[in-house]
Amino acid sequence: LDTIIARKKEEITVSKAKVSIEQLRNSELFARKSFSLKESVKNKSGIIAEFKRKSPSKGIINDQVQPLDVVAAYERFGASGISILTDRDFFGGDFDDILNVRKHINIPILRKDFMVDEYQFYEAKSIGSDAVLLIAACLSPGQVQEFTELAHNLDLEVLLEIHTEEELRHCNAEIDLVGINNRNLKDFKVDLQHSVQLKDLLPKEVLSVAESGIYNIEDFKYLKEKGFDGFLMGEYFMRNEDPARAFEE
Ligand code: IGP
Repeated sequence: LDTIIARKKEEITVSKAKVSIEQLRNSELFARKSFSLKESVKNKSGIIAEFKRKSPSKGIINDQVQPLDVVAAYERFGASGISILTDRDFFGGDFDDILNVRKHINIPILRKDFMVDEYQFYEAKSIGSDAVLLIAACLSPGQVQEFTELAHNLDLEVLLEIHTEEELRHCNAEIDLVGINNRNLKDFKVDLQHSVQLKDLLPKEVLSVAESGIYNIEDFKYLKEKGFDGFLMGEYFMRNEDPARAFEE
């Protein structure tokens, strides 16, 4: 995680030198009204389906499919939202993956990246994201608060990801959704019980999302029974030669 964050900071320095916040503000999509991920998670399947080519823990997952084919199918089969990785070095993502699909789909897009600088929120908005992920393990509670305000000012919702009980103190009243990651980002171990055990400790009024390691319908049903509102699923769909087929099941 430390390596990813260090690399991310370098990347941001380069981007800032190329494109200013002012220029991002003037981009075509900046003024667009966002879709609400919160509402969509409440009112549809709750599934936030992810487009992910590769990951540090799994290597290449699927680099053959086109983002638009995949996300259009996710939408067709009733996903509440789409999560798209924009980190290039570790996840093989690209800003264009969001930009190019934006005008073709009408459900919220979560920009999945490691957010450590204000600049990235303007970037997220300029490419057509509706929500951003904040990872508690990368931020102080104060930064989460600050970034949440900034996100809301830019008409972006916030999914706060936590992994430990300790990170509950990163929650604040403005957060839109809280995700509990079943995968430990430090050693990549995955355990569904992880989210189930932490769930009871979440503030009751917040929407809860179980993240990672949901690899079959039974896992999904189990977590739904346990009261989760949302389900962030990537590999299960992406591993399939036809991610849409997996969703249809
Ligand atoms: C999806 P999975 O096990 O279904 O592919 O997991 C998603 O939860 C995972 O990609 C993820 C992630 C993250 C990736 C959760 N939090 C933070 C990068 C950064």
